[in-house]
Amino acid sequence: TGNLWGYGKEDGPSVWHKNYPVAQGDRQSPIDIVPHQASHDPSLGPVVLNYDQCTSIKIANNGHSVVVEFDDSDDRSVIRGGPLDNPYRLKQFHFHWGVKGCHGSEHTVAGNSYASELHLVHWNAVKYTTFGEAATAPDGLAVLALYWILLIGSAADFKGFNPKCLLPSSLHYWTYLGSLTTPPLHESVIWIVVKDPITVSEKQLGKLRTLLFTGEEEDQRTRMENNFRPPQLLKGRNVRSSN
Ligand code: SG4
Ligand code: ZN
Repeated sequence: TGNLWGYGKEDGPSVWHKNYPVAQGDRQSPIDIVPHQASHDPSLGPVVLNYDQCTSIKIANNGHSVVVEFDDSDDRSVIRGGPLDNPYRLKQFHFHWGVKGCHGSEHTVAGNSYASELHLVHWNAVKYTTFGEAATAPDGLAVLALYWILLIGSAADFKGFNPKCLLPSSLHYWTYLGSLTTPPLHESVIWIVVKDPITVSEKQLGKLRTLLFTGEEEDQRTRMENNFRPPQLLKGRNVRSSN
């Protein structure tokens, strides 16, 4: 397909370092979170999501995931608080999932995987002028991660879709400094991993599994599934807990 990377045997996470040496860097994501080794940090305030007037634009299969993009030309949809010094603008959300219900999440908790992981990607528009610039800066991005998913209906639903309905009622979280979980694997992400999983039915997950990695015209159609990177080394990083 001309892609430099994927999730298959020959182009999957175990070989990404050949084209992207930072894959073996000091602040890679995801990680395994060991709850009793996370340090409770009383200075961590609550994470506040201001998505009320959010404007989703479109949903797309980008060959690696299904992505819902938002208008990020102003501060109408932002995340603030928690470990963040500035409001970060919502750029897009996407999912990672497996082929069986027991695997699919990127982060694991005490070695356990969830069926799927939802990532809400935000960028620091106070310090940086473009998403691309922020994506290479050490404090450029903030990704809110949620285990499992509640899947949305059809493509028509994506104008004015408010991702707030995807969130659990409690937003206790773990936070640590990491990277994008796909090439180019930039070490630019402040991760905020929500502790409480949200539920999704097998039927809903089945719909994600009907997506294709490849285009309709290509000879070798491959189903889009198992698009997750396994946990990376912690390398002395501190995982903080909000409660
Ligand atoms: C997925 O492949 C998304 O489709 C990408 O979004 C995203 O890239 C990538 O994951 C890495 O993001 O939160 N998992 S992650 O670390 O957000 C970026 C697009 O390509 C840069 C739009
Ligand atoms: Zn992701």
